[in-house]
Amino acid sequence: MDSKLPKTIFITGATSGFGKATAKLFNEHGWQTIITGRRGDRLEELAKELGESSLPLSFDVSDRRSVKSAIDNLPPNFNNISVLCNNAGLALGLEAADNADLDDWDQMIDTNIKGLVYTTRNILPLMIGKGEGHIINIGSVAGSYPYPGGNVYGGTKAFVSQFSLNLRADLVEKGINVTSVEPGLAETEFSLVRFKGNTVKASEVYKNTRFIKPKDIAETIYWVATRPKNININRIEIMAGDQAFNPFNVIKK
Ligand code: NDP
Ligand code: 8X3
Repeated sequence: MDSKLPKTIFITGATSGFGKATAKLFNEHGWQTIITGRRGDRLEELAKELGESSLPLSFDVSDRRSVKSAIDNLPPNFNNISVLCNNAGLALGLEAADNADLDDWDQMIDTNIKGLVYTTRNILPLMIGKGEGHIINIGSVAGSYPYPGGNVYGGTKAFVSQFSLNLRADLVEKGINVTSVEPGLAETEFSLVRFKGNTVKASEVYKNTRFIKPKDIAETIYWVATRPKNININRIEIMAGDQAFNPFNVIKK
């Protein structure tokens, strides 16, 4: 590829939070952005802001056929993808496992796990063909450290972390880099989604504390994506300035 041509990043979940900040930052650095998510109106609005080098594609990552169709039908000027950022995801609920809603569990598995593997599997042939590319998956500290109510959400993010390592094992010979970016507490629409639109509960999460901002994660993703090819960042974990680890929960009888 002519190194003077703009590079292209394909971002899932670009309608808010990390994904939107990532689209803006890569755009500022002259990259083409393929911005995706379910809320088409937000994508159109963002695409207007980013200009002609941005392609909005509205689809649900958990719908296997829609993912394939969106990627199969990429226009030729947008199908030379250098970076896939698998960011779309969500947590639903914070109930203990014995009280959790199985529909919430299904949706987290369908989005955070199945959506991520569908997108990866469909983008890979575009990268393999040119012998270079980088897959950047958004995991979470919830995949490494358990907390009450994290149950299936944490499980899906542990999958993201391990899948990233296994992908790299498969792809090293094909010249494809893989990184798992694992943030902690960050203010996005994450808690609004987790608490199903309850703005009071959502804002409590971020009250009187120093949290990660979407731009911090966008900058991390940009840094990871622009490392020289003699290294691969396997995994990178970022906690908020006022966040650390829980003690073990020892029950006294
Ligand atoms: P937001 O809720 O702000 O953004 C989530 C994005 O995912 C939205 O753009 C949403 O778009 C998209 N999305 C959700 N479900 C689907 C779907 N089925 N198909 C397509 N897109 C979907 O939260 P964040 O920016 O915080 O979340 C981004 C990622 O970061 C997630 O994977 C999350 O688990 C992870 N994360 C978040 C942390 C935090 O504290 N905020 C910390 C660690 C990790 P739309 O609704 O338009 O489809
Ligand atoms: C989101 C971080 O700690 O709220 O993945 O689960 S946490």
